[in-house]
Amino acid sequence: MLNKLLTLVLVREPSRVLLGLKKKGFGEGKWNGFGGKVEPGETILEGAKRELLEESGVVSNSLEEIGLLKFEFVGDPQILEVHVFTSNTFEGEIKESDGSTRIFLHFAEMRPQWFYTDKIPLHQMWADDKYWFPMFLKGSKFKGYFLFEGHEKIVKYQLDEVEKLNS
Ligand code: 8OG
Repeated sequence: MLNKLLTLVLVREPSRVLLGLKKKGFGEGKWNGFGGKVEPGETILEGAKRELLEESGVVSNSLEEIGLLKFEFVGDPQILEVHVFTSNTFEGEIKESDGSTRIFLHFAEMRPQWFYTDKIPLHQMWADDKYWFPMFLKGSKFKGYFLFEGHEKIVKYQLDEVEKLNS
């Protein structure tokens, strides 16, 4: 079976990272970067850019691929292949979760918020993130494999810092 291709974009400033609270669907209730399925006919990079715009309201023309994460769930033959990107510039306005846009955001999939790098809400993120987020924060590239049992428990994993992704 073919891997399912997904993207994940982490917009960052020197001391902060932009995350969104997922309001429905896969990963509901968790903070995460922005991303989703790569659609037929688009490249992985195009998919990353599109999902970033759809979910956070900003455009980035400087996405850099920094990670490749594979996820398997016990009892499910499908492998999720998540291509992780970062960007330290963006254009446009982040959709805020207060003020006049609140009603609109009620229907949005993600609620964006900046987090200082020493206050990343790892307890309310996917369980694997605590392993690779430190690599991301210090500017390393990484490749990983995680076997989950259910959505919270990791039963096996491998994670390596790499010089190049050449996926
Ligand atoms: O389209 P959908 O919202 O279902 O896409 C899932 C998003 O979640 C996509 O951006 C990839 C991302 N994602 C996973 N698994 C994990 C994970 O274990 N950690 C993190 N941080 N993101 C994940 O699919």
